Amino acid sequence: MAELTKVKEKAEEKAAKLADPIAASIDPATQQMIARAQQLGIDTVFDRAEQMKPCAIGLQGICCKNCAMGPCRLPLPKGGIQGEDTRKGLCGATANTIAARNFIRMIAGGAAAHSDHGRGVAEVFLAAARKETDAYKIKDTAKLVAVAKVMGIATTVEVDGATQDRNLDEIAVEVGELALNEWGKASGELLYLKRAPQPLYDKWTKAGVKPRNIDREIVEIMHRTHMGVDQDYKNLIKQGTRASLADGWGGSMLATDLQDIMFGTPYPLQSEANLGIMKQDHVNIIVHGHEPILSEMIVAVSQSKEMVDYAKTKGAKGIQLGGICCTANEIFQRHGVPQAGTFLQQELAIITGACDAMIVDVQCIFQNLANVAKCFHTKLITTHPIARMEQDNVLHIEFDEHHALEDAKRIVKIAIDNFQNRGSEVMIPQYKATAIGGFGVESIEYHLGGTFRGTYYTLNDNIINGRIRGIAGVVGCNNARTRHNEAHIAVVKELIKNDVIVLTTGCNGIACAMEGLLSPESAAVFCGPGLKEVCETVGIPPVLHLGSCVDNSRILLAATEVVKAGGLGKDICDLPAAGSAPEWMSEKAISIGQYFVASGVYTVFGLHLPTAGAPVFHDYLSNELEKQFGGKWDLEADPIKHAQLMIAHIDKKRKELGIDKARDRVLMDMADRQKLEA
Ligand code: BF8
Repeated sequence: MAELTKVKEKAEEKAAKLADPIAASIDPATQQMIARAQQLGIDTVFDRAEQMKPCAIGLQGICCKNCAMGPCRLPLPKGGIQGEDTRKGLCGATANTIAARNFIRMIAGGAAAHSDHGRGVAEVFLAAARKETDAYKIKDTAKLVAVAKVMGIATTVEVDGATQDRNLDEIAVEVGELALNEWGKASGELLYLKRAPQPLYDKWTKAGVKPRNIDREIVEIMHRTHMGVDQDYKNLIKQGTRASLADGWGGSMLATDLQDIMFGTPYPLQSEANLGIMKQDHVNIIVHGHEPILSEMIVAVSQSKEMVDYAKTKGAKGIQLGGICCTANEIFQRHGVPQAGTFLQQELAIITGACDAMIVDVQCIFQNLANVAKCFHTKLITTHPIARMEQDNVLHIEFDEHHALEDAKRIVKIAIDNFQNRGSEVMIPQYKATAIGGFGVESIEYHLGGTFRGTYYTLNDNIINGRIRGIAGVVGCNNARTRHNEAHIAVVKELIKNDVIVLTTGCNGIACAMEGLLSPESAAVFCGPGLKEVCETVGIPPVLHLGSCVDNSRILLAATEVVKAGGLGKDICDLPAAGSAPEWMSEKAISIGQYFVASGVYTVFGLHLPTAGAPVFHDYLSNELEKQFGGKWDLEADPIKHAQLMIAHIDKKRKELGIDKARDRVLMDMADRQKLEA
């Protein structure tokens, strides 16, 4: 009897530590699948977040484990710092030094992830340009020529006194070689820095933060943060800025450009989002991770007649592809492949019982996927040499650009063969939303611009006349420490309600898609009158999906185009614009945040920042960087206040530009106008 009570007590104790599905997510599909997992006795990230609390000292950025005398932990004294801050580690490192070291190591991690992705793309690009692979081709020749011009590569030749277009293959090889050189060139500075508005470029020059090459800035962070090297938080963050710029205006921007040239520049297209895109009677393949080098081939192969016919011989009606994380964004924006879910839904896709294969490459992939896959028939396939899993149920099929199509065929065939092994425990939540994606610098120009009056004229005009109050870039991850998608959606809705147009990437983009905010119809429901009018006139959603996290470079370039179009100042920091990552999680988010700030953007993060334990350093990020670059960090966990901070900044900039009155006029109704006229 006593034993039974003990077992019961243990069971209750265990049950108490499971996540409450409603409290864990605002999304009904996610809630349903968390409950389903619990019913099946499978733990998910939501449960683990209940069972393990974060370390309070690490959370504040004040634990140094960079040498074996530590880890040294420097908690804030109860009641805060009164007088001099005397905290120090064994070597004497202050809280500022430790927090700054940790912070820029996060930047190094984030910049490395984005940039190594970019390097992989550049290598494949060069192989394609040299015709060493049949699988990858130069698809968008207009963008090839545009990028070549930016890089200073000749696109025409003089023949017998006449100017002729240069051979595109030759241009492609030069673009590939020059691009690849950006990772390790011995002298000079990154080529793309010159794409920024001149005043911003001048600020970088003055501050001494122009990246020399991509790899060097990341390596230098690791050196400077080694025990006993850089011990001045201002100097440390200076290097953090340099590495982050090497990400945003380097590795990420190159990744975006070269991917667009190889796979096509996105233009608006329609698709669907959420776990409900999976189909009971189809082979379901989920592609998860980041690099389109893999996913492009999986898309091509799984849409081929050969594979669809093969699936039919196995009793399936067809093949349903879906994406998770930024791979979802990549194949959504170029092919309209539906998005199965965000970062926090990756385990849930397998728990449907209908996932015949999950194919992963790099970044944001839970190791627990292998444990979840073990409970079902799902084949979990790793494909990248740098990202393998220790669990023995994981298949590793290395993807190589020289035989990419064969690799992709082998993988898709494994998924199809696995269709017949499905168990009876299938439950696909019936929730999905329609979404329009595929926006970018070029398509914004097409939809909101006017070639006869300058590229971004219409957008600028609508900002100046006040219909559009400003521009927000809302990006970034989910984080199991907060309710899934709640802050993402609340921030975005508050912004569009106040006539701020939103540019989204990453998991925020998927969250908005799941919520129906990427549909033009949502303008009538959620937007303020000015933005609603613009969206309905032009036929666009109020939230423009610009792609994956490397595609945050599209936001930098879109902002630059707005500056160039005129009437809104001379630099990005003059624009009525702000950035946000409401539910950030990864080191990549910190790198993005830093290059947004160093590009002049007021950037608000949700949750917390790992700098709270070093108030002086935190203040430097929040206030001093603005004097150098015009952008600054801010932190607000409450989503409505978070959005209101962004709106207040936008209004401040409108005032500085002298266009605040225009908006007041737009907001007057007819009766007000008539009164004025009378
Ligand atoms: O690079 S938003 S959770 S998927 S890190 Fe990861 Fe964050 Fe999603 Fe894409 Ni970006």
